Amino acid sequence: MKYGFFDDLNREYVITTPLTPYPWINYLGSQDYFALISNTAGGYSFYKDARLRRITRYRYNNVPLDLGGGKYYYINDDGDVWSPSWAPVKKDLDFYECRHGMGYTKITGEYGKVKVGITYFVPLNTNAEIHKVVVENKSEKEKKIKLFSFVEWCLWNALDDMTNFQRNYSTGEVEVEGSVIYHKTEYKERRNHYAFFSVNAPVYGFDSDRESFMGTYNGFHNPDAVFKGVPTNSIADGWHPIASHCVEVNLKPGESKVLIFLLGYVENDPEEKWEAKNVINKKKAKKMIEAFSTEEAVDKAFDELAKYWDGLLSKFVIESHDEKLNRMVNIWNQYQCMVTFNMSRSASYFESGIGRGMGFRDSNQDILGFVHQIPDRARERIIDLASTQLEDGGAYHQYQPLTKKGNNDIGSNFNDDPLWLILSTVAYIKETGDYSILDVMTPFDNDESKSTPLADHLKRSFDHVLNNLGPHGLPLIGRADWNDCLNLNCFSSEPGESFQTTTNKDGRVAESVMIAGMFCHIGEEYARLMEKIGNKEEADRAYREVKKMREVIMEHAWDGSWFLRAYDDFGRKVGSHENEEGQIFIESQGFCIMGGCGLNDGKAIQALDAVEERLATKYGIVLLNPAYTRYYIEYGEISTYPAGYKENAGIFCHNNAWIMAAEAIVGRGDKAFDYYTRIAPAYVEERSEIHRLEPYVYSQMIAGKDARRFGEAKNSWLTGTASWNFVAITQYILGIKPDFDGLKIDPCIPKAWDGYTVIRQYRGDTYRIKVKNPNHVSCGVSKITVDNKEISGNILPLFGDGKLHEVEVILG
Ligand code: BGC
Ligand code: IFM
Repeated sequence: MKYGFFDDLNREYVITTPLTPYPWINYLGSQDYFALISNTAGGYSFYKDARLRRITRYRYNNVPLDLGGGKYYYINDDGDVWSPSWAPVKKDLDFYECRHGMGYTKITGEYGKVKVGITYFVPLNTNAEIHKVVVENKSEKEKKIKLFSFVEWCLWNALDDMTNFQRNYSTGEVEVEGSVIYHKTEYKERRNHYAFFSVNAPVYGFDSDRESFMGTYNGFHNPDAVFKGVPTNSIADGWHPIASHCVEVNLKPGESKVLIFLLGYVENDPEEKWEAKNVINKKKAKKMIEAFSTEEAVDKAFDELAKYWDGLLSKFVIESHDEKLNRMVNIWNQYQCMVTFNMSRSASYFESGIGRGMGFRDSNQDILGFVHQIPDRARERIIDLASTQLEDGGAYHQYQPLTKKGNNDIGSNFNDDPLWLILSTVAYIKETGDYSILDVMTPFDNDESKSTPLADHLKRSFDHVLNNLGPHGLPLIGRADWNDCLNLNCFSSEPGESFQTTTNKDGRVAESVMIAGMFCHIGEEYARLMEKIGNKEEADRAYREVKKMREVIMEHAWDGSWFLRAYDDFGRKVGSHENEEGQIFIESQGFCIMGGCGLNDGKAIQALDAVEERLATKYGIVLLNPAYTRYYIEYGEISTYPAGYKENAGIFCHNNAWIMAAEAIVGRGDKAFDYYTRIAPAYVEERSEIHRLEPYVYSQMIAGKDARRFGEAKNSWLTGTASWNFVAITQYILGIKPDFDGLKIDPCIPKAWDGYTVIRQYRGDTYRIKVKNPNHVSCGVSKITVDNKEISGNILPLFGDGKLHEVEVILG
């Protein structure tokens, strides 16, 4: 069942009912100012950091769902009250539509022959969001409408805001000047920032105190001021500052009017502190308000945003027979990659914006998905990430985006972390050819006095694995590897005895086969990079170590039909047929094969067959099987989840991509693409009532076959699934793979396909790559011509002339 449809021409998902199975959201903002907005106008805004600079309030866990705060509008049409976004009033509308597009959301509601359309977006390079409101009288009579806006301010620190009431209820301060309501709580303190909400029309009245606006015991759905049609002109003094304008809109039959609301954030320089005693300096706000005071200016900003997205999405464009594939690759997967780049794992409807900052592992992986869109920002991000690395090559697991400093609470002993930095840097260089990034002097632990070139950071990442090997010669897992919940380090002498903690101490001997596989894959890339920059000695050493690791894997980590997952702290196998539960895990199958293990002796195929037999389901591939049905203290958090959820045998969409890649590596294009379609949102759209989350973006997890709610997704948007699935489809399946010396063409597709065309902008040139499959094979390139000349090998030449080059690829 569907709750809307894709409008590919406009790059929108159009939701046609407010009653989606869960709030379906979108993101606004592309640089520093961001907002989340649901299909019924729920959500919140923040500047750079969803924890420390929260601009508006949102209550997670609210009842009813998604009535926790938003950017609400109310219409009072002669006593009849409704909201164009359905919520919060929830009056049945005559027409409702929400269009989530690239960096904007348009919600339209119609009731009683009044139509209101609201376009929410953040103009480029602006710390503010625009709500362009169009009110149209579709009746035969004149209408005298009162339109109310509403936002509720957050007192900046989102955690403090929902806990420190004894203080907060006495701190709220606002100023109101004409049609602008300023929120200046804490402006006096060290934080010299404020927010404002304005409208480009005279107001009939306003409110800035929540209780005055609403009534003490009312909710968002029935505020007194709106129902009475009379704002109270309240000035907040502590308690709950809000901003609500009341504007009279008088419309003749058929007439429509446009109002521009601007919700903005300002940071003043210290010398600009005050306008007068205790009066904030409003200069910057007024400038912003002036800049967006007309419809023309707003439409121009909207066009600029659309052009920005045209640019970002023009780097990789596929034309194929499969419209779902086209819309995933050309629009939604790339869009989600940008959002994950901006947000890391901080703010979604499943991440409160408080719990986590930027993840070292996560943000490095995100780079794989967006580096082709804005390589400069990837470069900046790589250096930020590397600057939190520690001298021994380890890395803080997370850092706070506002300060860019490593977060000490979580520590640094996730032993996969360092390797991801190599992978992101290599991806950046392969995309851009910019080796100079390796020379950037980069601090350790943000201490400038301890800076070395980025190349040295990569070496330390590589060596961090080698310096932390366990009894079998496999990498020590530390607190966990990619699988945060596989916590194998415990502190008893015997299995099953009492443990102090399983999660936050350094590892003893537990070893990870996944890190071993990663080391083979990423270590080989490191070796190739060293070769490219002429550091032969380091390249030889790296190749040697990778070869050795492959041997160790085949000797100690092959379980007979698949790769083991780990050795626990007692040296016992994890992910083995010898185990009672958790006999096979997905991660080590994917990464050992990507790392080149078992390719020549049939073992890779054997492992993938085991994945198909034991892990694959119609909704995707589960993480492990059989699911853990009890708590194993020696495995940690993984066994705390009920069977079929999250890391305990859920379908973790992130790692499904590694299996697609592995299937492509062994040449099985049909299976690779089949796995792709099982989880790619556009293919899932038809079963939205089961899947429940947005059908235009990936979710982190879909409940696995052992779960009661098999097929139900959770944790949409912020997941490495976005970047890895983009890598899997574009590089491994469609086979357009950036390499050090140019684009490598190496498709592995379903045999039935006749071909497809990809337009790829790369290092300043544009390639139109027509892949033809006359013999209906999956892989193997028999001939490539570039501008009608046959080339040898499968790396497209670099021209550097900024022109379009026609490429024909014949498979067979
Ligand atoms: C979740 C994991 C997540 C981790 C983050 C765990 O509770 O289950 O999925 O990666 O927290 O630290
Ligand atoms: O790898 C992690 C990721 O860093 C956060 N989400 C869950 C994944 C698997 O545990």
